[in-house]
Formats: sequence, structure tokens, C-alpha cells
Amino acid sequence: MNNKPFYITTPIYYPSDKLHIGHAYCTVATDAIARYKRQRGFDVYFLTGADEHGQKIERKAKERGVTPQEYVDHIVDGFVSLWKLMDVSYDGFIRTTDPLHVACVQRIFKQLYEQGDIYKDAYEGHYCTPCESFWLERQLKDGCCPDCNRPVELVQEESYYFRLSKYADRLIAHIRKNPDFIQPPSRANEMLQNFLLPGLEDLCVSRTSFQWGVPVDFDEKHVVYVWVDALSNYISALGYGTEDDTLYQKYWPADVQIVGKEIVRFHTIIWPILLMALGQPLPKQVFGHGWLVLDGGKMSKSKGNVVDPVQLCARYGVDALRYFLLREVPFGSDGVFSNETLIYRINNDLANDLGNLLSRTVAMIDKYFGGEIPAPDAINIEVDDSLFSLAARIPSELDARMDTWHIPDAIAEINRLVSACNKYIDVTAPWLLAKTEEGKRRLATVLYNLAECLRVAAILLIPFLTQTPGKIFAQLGTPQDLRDIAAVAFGQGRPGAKVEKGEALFPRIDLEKELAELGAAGAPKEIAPACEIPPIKEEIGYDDFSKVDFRLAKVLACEEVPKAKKLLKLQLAVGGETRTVVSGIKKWYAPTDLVGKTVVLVANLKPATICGVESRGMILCASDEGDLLSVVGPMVELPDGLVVR
Ligand code: ME8
Repeated sequence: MNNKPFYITTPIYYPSDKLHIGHAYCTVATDAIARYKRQRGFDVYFLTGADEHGQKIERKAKERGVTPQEYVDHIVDGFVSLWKLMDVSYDGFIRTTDPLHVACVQRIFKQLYEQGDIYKDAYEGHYCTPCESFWLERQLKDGCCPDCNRPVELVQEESYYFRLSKYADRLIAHIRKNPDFIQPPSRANEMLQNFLLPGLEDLCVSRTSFQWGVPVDFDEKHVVYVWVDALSNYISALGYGTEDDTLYQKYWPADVQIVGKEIVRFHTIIWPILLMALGQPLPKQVFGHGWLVLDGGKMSKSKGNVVDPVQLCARYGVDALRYFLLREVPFGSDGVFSNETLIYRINNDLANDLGNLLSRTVAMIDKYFGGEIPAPDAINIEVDDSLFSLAARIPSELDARMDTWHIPDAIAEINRLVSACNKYIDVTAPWLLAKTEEGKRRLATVLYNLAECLRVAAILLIPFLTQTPGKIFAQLGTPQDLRDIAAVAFGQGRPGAKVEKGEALFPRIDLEKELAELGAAGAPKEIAPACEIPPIKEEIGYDDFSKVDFRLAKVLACEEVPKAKKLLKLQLAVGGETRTVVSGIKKWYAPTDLVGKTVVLVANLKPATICGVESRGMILCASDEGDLLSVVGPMVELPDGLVVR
């Protein structure tokens, strides 16, 4: 135990409707580092949370007819369940709507104002609401946001400004003197060349055109700019500036702040300058990771190609998804997600290599040694030595990769050991050794070595996979004290431990069958409406509502309307009466799909003649005006004619 504090953070997430696998990537990678450091005896504090303020959220809540707080509460519950599902071991979860955070932001703003680093002025400029970013005229790309290409809004407001320019030289010097501050180094260059060296403008840090933010407490018509609000989370969560700032004293400055590449700019310019102005130390490192992309584009809900981590966990298990995210994406660069590569990784690395090695080893110990790990005996220097030395070397090789957060390379080291074991089985041919007494003495050594390598691999896998190491230990009968990193050295395993055959760690997946099931696109289908969910209409009284006569109606017959592309003609039974109703649902239903079904009819709608057929009423459908449509009906069988209210 070295007990040194280690503070690591993820960005705090925007409450968008659903987190996708790209978000999960960032958090799972951070979790792996946190778990790794804990395993190495550090006193880790891992912070994540939710970034809940801003115009975007205010607008969305309004569209849905709920308060912004109600809107974010619901979504943040979803974040917490996803992190729980994916075994994300955070120590702190900060919400920017927490009163402690709000008070901290207000104190920071006031201090900077009082010391002259924030001043009031008139502002005219361009604002990208989706990115919550201000842009100068010259920074726009064809009049649009240079980051997301969406239109910007011209904003004219009296605002507070933060003197970024005053600190620019100090920041440039800091970046140059501390090559580790921004990682990977390419991102440091990008910040220097694109933003710092051309010169920093002062930053507009308050808004008056919306309310959903932290109010400037000495000038309440202003709310604090969301990025100043959001970035402060990293210290507000530790009690910065409060009476009880024990966590702050212990953990700040952060050892590493993991962020996506598109927000490195905020974390390596605004954030360090804010800290300089407050007289606080800067984080030791900001690491900008790449994106998980689909077909060359960043995942995003608006592109309609989101892949749901909850669905993927349900289908393949948490460890399979964690493994894919951590092994497939080179840390710092972009990685591509496809169902095919995910299944390939599961089959190749997890089922064939690791899973098979365990089941073969346990089965052989069971068969040839009555289920007890044998004591090593007849060593073959040539063959065994290379396995020993690899097993002895791997832990430090892995440490070297993890020192620079090269998680996929660290996992590749463990895989090297697993592959070497599989080759060792081929070379030693245990099934032949089992045939003679002398061979059996040698076989004892071979199986001890295999069990020992598996134990070492399982210990090293602990930071990355949360369920598999425990399963390996259980099958090998590894006692608790030998599951610890302190016991990682090859050869500590005690002969005599009882192995226990278990289920396959990762069942093989039939790729073709699976892809067919997932659909031609190879991605789990997301049901996403074609249009934004429209806002709830203006309130009406019960009197207005009661004017509409909704009834249950049974479809007696249904046919296409001749020469009409979209229409079906339905004969409906409505409490002893038969009616004809025309409905534009031919694209979704064949006539036979509907016969016998009970639907909801607007029974007192004035008759209308559509394509020569008189329609008396209208049946209710839920639709997004795009491809999604369903006729609406009761959840249990009920007689036609019943009133729906
Ligand atoms: O940026 N691949 O929040 P956010 C990899 N609230 N990472 C991805 C990704 C993808 N496809 N999509 C998103 C914000 N991310 C701010 C942060 S911090 C003070 C405020 C990553 O919910 C993204 O790069 O839009 C970012 O690091 C994180 O998810 C949260 O994104």
C-alpha cells in the first residue's frame, strides 16, 4: 500500500436523452485507470457527474412541458444506472445543480470580479447553443459553428468578461515547461498553434437571455457561462472554498483529467486560467482521448447512429463490452465501433484464447490429477523457462504501458501471456504426457505452470474486467491472499488447490447468425423518432376535452381503397353500429393485420369524403410523421362501443 492520493476525473455529462457507447468509452477508460491505481495501492478519488445547466436544457425542458430540474433529474437517474450496470467505480458524483456546487461557482465568480479579473461590458457575438460556445466572426466556418457546423445565433447582451488575455503568456510558458500537462503531445501543439499563440480574447462569462444556470449573486439577471460553471465541478466536488475542504486539501491538484478531444480546448485554456486567477495549482495532466466512431462519423443522437450500451451489455455481458472499449480503441486516437469487430474480439480474444485456456487447464487438472493443482516436478528448462520469464516480465511491462495510459497496449501484454500458454499446451502435448508415469511427472509441472499463468493473468485483468477475474479464481480455487497484486509473481500459487469446473467464461457467438439478428446494418436497431418530439400544446379545460367522443371500435373488415396509395378502408363495429372509416396507414398495415383488432375511434368527427369514400370518424395512431407509426388500442380485450376518456 503506498496510500498516495490519486485524483482522476471524467467530464461531467450533459443530460442528453440517452448516453451512447461513446460516452461509455470515456467513463470506462477512466474507471480502468482508477481501478489500476487502486490495485497499486493508491488512495484514489474518481469523480464523475452531470453538467445540468444551459440554454439547451432550458429549451428542451420547455418543449417537453416540464421544469428544467424535472427534466435533468430523470436523465441523471439514467446516468447513475448505466454506470452501475457497467461497474464504474466512481467515488464522487457531482451535479451542477447541487447547492454546494452552485455556491462554489458563485464564490469563484465574485472573487474574480472583486479582484478585477472579471469585468462588465457590452457583448455582441456569435453563440452556438448546441456546443454552448462563443465564436468571433472570423472563427465561423461559412457563418456556422466551426466545431459542429450548425448555425450560430447573434447575441447582443450586457455581459461579464473574464480576462483570459492577462494569463495567456503564463499558460503558454506552463505548457512549454510541462510537456506532460497536455497529453497526447499532439493536442498540446494544437492548443498552442490554434488558440494560444494567435492570441486569446477575453471570454464572455455570463448570459442574460436565459435563466437555467447559476445566478451571479450580486447581479441576478446574469447567469454564469456554463463552461465556467461546469469546469468548477472538479474542485467544488472536493469542497473547495468551504469550511470542510479536507478532500480538496488531500486530492487537488488532479493527477489526470480525462476528456474527449473536442473539449480539450476548454480544459487546457479556460480551466487552467481560471485556476491561475484563483491562485490554485493546475491539474498535473489533461488527457484528450479520441472518439469512438461509426462509419467515419462521431456517434451522436442527431446522426441517428447511436449504439445503446444497455442493449449491448444485455446481449454480450458487461465484461465483453468493457473489454472491447478498452482493447479496441487506441487511447488518444479514434476507434471504430461495429458489431462485427465487437463479436470478433469476444470470439477471438475472450472465448478462444482466454476462455478456452481456462476450461482446458481446469479440465486436465480434473481428469489427470483428481481436481487438485499438482506440485511442479520435472521441469524442462528450455520450454518452461520462456514461459516463466514471460510471466515474470508481464506485470512490469503492463505497468510501463499504464504509466502513459496506453490501456489497449497494457491489455495486449496480458493477452501475450495467454497466447504463450496456449502455445505451451501445443508444444507440451499434455494428452501424450498423460500416457506414461514419467510423462505424468512432467504433466504435473505443465499444469501447475498453466494454472499459475492464469492466476497471474486474472490478477492483471482486475482493473479492466470486473467479473471475469473472480470467475477465473473460482475455477482455479485460488485463495483470497493469492488474488492480490502483491502475489502477482509467478510461482506463489500453492499446489493442492481444488479446481472447480465452471461455465464457459465467454460463450462463442455465431457471427453470421448474430449479425443477421442484429439487422442488415449490423447495429442494434435504435427506435428514434424522425422529428423532434413536438412541444405539448396549450392547456385546455375538461369541457374542451369532453367534446371529443372517443370510443373503442372493433375492425370487422378492411381493404385497400382503389387507386389510393396510402389509404385503407375499415369497417368498424361501434356498440351495435357499423361504420366505415378511411385511414392513411397502408404503408404500415396490410388489411389482414387489422381485422379483429380493437382500436380507438374519434366517433363524433364530422364525416369527410376521402378518395370517393365517406369516412365517419378517425382512428387514433401514434406517429412521428416519419417511419414510426402504430394504431392505438386497449391493452386487454374490451367490448366495442366503450367510451375512452
Ligand atoms: O462535453 N466517443 O458533455 P458530453 C468518445 N458537459 N467519447 C465521446 C463520444 C464518442 N463518440 N461522444 C461523447 C460535455 N464523448 C460537457 C463536459 S466537463 C467540465 C463538461 C465524450 O456529455 C466527450 O468527448 O457532451 C466528453 O468527454 C464526454 O463524452 C461527455 O460529453
